[in-house]
Amino acid sequence: MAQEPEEVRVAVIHGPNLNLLGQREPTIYGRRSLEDINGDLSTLAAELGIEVEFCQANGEGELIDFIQAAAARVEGFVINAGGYTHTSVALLDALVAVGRPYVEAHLSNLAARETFRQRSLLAGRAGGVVMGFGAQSYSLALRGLVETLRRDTDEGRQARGRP
Ligand code: CA2
Repeated sequence: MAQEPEEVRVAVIHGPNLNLLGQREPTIYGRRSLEDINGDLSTLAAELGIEVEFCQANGEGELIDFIQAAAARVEGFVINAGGYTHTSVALLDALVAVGRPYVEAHLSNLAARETFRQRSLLAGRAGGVVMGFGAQSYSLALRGLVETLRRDTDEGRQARGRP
């Protein structure tokens, strides 16, 4: 009997202040609101045939609680940790602890910004990092994550001798 393809579910996480998108600093972060970005990602998720859920939180603890809980439901994460990208060992520890692949996304090109933004504590364990494409960074990150998850599933099937 033919096997049903396994359902892929991912979570997109937005860190502190990203709820303000579209309202201030449009030259750096663009004019699209978080709602617009999540809407675009939901459309892309439907095209890719996956399920997606969203989280935005301003607190480090809230983000960590979400990662720990969501790991039971999702295969991977797209994360823009905002300012915590540059400071949070705790967020890195949570992502590594749950053992799900993640792709880091940033609206701006961090390499072209202040020195303190050029270091990411999350990047070293990420499957990939996408930055500098504005809202499109998220869709590119989602595509990259889904391709990685599907490739890993296919390789796993082959290793188990399954079609
Ligand atoms: O470029 C990115 O995506 C960032 O993760 C955005 C963070 C920043 O701390 C990172 O260094 C780079 C900032 C998000 C703040 O978002 C705002 C949105 C509208 C108005 C003001 C801030």
